[in-house]
Amino acid sequence: MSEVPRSISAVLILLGIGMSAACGGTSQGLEQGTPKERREAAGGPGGDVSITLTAKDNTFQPKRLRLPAGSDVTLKFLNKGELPHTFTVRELDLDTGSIEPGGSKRVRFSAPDSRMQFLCTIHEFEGQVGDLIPR
Ligand SMILES: [Cu+2]
Repeated sequence: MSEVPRSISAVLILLGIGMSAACGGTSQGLEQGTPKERREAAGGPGGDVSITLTAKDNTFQPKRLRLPAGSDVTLKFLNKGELPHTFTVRELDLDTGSIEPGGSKRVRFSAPDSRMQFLCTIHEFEGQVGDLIPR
C-alpha cells in the first residue's frame, strides 16, 4: 500500500516541474520581440526575400512591391530601358545611384513596416515612382 502514495507524489512533482516550465515559456511568449524575430521563430531561417525590380523608360515594373515588414530584402535592380535610372527610397536612405542601360545593381534593406515610395531620382517628376507596401 505504501507504493501508491509514493508514485502519486512522484507524479505531482513531475507535474510541478512541467507547469513551471510551461509558465516560463508563456512569459517569454508574451514578450514577443520584433516582427522579424517572431517570423524567424515561426518560419525557420530567414524572413529573407529576393525580388527583381525592372526599370524602363520611364517606369518601374512592378510598380508595387509587397514585402513582409522587417524581412531582409535583396532587391536586384535591372535597367532594361535606354536611359539611366535609379532605385531610391529616401526614407530608408537607399539609393543605387545612376544605373546605365543594361546595367544592374543588388541592394539589401530591411522591409519597412509602413508604406513608402520608391522612385528614380532622374525621372520622379515624369512619374517613375512606385510603392513599398508592408504585408
Ligand atoms: Cu529613371
